[in-house]
Amino acid sequence: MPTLYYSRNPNPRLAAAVARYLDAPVTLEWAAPFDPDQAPFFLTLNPAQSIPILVEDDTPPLWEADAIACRLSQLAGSDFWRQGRDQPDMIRWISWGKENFVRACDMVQFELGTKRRYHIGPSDLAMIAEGTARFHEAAPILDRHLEARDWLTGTTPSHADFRMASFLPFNGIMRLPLSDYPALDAWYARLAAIPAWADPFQGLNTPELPPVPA
Ligand SMILES: N[C@@H](CCC(=O)N[C@@H](CS)C(=O)NCC(=O)O)C(=O)O
Repeated sequence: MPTLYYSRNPNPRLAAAVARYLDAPVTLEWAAPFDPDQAPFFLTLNPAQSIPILVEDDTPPLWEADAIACRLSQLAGSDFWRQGRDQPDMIRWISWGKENFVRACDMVQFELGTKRRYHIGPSDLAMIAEGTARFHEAAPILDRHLEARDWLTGTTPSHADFRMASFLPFNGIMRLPLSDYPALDAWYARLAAIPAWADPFQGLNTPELPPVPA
């Protein structure tokens, strides 16, 4: 069975949520690739050392959460990774999201979450301000798109929804004002009601992240 290396951090969490949502035939294995004991092994799998990584017997390791979501969808025989006419629309939202909404959330989460959890320097207020400004540029576009629809592409959740939301489980730390954008807020509430999204780690032995100091 393929192995998906994951952690509770945003991109590995995204891959784990996809795997659990699709009930994909993979074994989820918690990892800490930057732990000095584990680093040599993970460097053989991914030159960037980071996770998620999907390891299958007959092909080189696959890294990048979006590529892994595509493969998990194939393994599960699902249209979660859209096919045919809907595929370009899904890819549009993934691509736009990575440059805009997800990027904005990532900037803020990195400064307020990752840096403080892992003691990698003080939070940069200018970066938080820039991330927040980018959030307010991107959120209205999503809000308008979601006014008349439940999901970004088609009538069921796709990877566009999961990717767009990838940093929102960390909004307790980011404190971005999602509720200023009612359709966006309602969309995220729908996603958060999906058990595999709400807790991708249920039943797995997954250590908590280091706490964010007060
Ligand atoms: N662009 C990559 C980013 C991967 C990445 O940054 N992974 C981080 C977490 S978000 C990581 O490996 N952190 C170490 C850990 O979680 O232990 C993707 O989408 O998969």
